[in-house]
Amino acid sequence: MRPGTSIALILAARQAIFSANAAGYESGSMREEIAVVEAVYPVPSDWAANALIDDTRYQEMYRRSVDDPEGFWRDEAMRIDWIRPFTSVKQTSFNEEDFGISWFADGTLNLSANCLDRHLATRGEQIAILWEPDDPKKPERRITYRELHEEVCRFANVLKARGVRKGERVTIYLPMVPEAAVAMLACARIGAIHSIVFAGFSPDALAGRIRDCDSRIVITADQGLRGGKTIALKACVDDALATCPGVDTVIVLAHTGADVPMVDGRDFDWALAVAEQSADCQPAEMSAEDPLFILYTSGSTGKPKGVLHTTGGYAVWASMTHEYVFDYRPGQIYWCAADIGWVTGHSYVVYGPLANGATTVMFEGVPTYPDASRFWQVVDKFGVEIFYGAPTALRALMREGDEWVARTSRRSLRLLGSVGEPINPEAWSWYHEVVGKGRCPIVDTWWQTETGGIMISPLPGATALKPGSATRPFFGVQPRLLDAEGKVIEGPGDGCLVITDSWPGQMRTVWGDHERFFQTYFSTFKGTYFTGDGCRRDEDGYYWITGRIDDVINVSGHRMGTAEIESALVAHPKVAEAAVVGMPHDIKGQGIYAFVTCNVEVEPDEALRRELVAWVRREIGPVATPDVLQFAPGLPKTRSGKIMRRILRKIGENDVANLGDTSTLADPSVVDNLLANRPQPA
Ligand code: 6R9
Repeated sequence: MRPGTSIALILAARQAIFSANAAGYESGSMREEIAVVEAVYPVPSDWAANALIDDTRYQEMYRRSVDDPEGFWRDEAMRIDWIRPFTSVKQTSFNEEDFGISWFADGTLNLSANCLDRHLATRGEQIAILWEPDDPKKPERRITYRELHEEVCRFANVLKARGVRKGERVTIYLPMVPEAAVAMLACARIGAIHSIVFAGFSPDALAGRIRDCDSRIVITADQGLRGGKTIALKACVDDALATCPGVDTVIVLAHTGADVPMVDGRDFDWALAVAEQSADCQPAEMSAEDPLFILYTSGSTGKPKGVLHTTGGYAVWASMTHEYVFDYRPGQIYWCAADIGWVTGHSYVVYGPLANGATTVMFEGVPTYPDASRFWQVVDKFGVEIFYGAPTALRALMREGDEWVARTSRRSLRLLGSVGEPINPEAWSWYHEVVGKGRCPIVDTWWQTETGGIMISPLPGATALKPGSATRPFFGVQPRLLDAEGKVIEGPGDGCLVITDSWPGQMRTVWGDHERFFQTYFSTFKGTYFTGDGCRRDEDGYYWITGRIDDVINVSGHRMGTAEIESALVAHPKVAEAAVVGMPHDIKGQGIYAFVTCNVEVEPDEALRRELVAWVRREIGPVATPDVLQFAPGLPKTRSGKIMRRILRKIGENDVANLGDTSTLADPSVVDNLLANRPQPA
């Protein structure tokens, strides 16, 4: 069954909402108004026939991964070259008494050797990194595995020459340039722990992260370049270091060639430093459980957490998920549009693809510069076969109109991916129909910084798709839904998403605060890993992430995912993006406050405001009627594109004196605009 119109998709979305809330409804009347239509996209026959994993194989492998984890992981771990083979596979417990997580513990390996050295004999001359600059008029860079290996060895020797040792933390504050991957792999080569800070974070945020992990060395560039604008990275580092007395070395890549002040004895030019070093550097023998990297999660509450990942399990997980979820075959051109400052960039721009011998595209720019065709022009230029992006970017492009997509061919595309937030059925169908011309399956991948790699996702040759659902668990992932009291929900239902057993890519601790690790993830529901996400499981066992638990609001006793109301708003033809938060309400307990960004050509007015309120009422039901609907030219977003609901909630609560830390916002002026234009409740 393949729906011909987007109406079917909207109905599917409403069906999702109603199933999610069905338990909460006393009367079935609203439910009956909605046609029960669920869009299902079967696996295309060529995919079922040719993919690495078809449905039968998925079922077999999934069952074994759960029934015989030792045997399953012993076999799967063979995708990695071990220096000393492991004998022990899995020692894990989520219980307080014997809490601990370790995988392949007595094995040794080096991840940089797995990403580079082992490919030299078979694909040394193949392109490893295809780099596309911000400015399309500037030349791209094509770096072969052999060249990348040489660069990494030289830079690893630079680090050694600066006294960097195994286990030491190295902070990387670089734009999307190949040298960022070089710096990561060089750390992995000598056993240093990298901590990448997104090169858009403020000096304060950078300083906090440098101090938290006691980093003595920072790697940066003179400037970054995004959407034609320069970002003064070296100046930010100089600012940050005013409060980081422990830093004695800064390595500066001349990227734009801007004239930046260098501190004698502390600052070193990347190119000069590299030129002095040999291209020979033996990879260090690392234990599977030696730390590989720290990545701070963007703090929605409190102090950012330094999520720590180790070497062996992460390597297996990143490589395996990349291969199976993207049906990856060596040599294919693959593009993950995430920044290396986020976990998606770690696992799916660098480690997963390179471990699998991929040609990985790295893009310095933004989707809308010089114009809204940019992504698809890059797809055509390089013949990208697999494209992995974020819903927020898709919605931004969708808002600009289809003609920007239509002027490119996109013939090379065979698979599309989505990550970072729930993809609303409207955006899903635009991605599928307009970008992929209805030819390409979409893998909607749910996972977290903490999980190291993809956890719930379709496999393109195995899983029928439902727009908006991340579908089924990956191998070894055992999801469970719990109600607020911790009672297990069997079959279809809606609850808190937990994972009951460990998987190799799981984070091992919060840097410097193991107690916080346990408290944050394992104390809410005893004996399980708590994801912080709400989730619905449907009759087919498909998982629908409904958003963070704290984004769930309760209106007149009805539990509603704010994402669901947003999805209804975004389904309106004049709406580009929407964010919904709860607000205190005398009668209902919580009311609904909706922030709405319209398409560029739309002039929002009072008539449209009323129309949208009525629309939501009609789409979902009277219970979902927004109490306040504010037009917003822009929404407050982190630099990774996530809407900062914490700020919107404060506005909704009329607690604007306590907006909290706004330093991680991509554009702080957005908040001023929202504050200046708050409407009064109807
Ligand atoms: C990889 C990444 C994790 C949170 C996660 C969830 C949301 C990510 C999603 C998704 C619905 C998806 N999330 N992917 N929600 N569908 N396909 O984004 O990591 O930055 O740590 O964010 O993002 O809420 O808990 P991270």
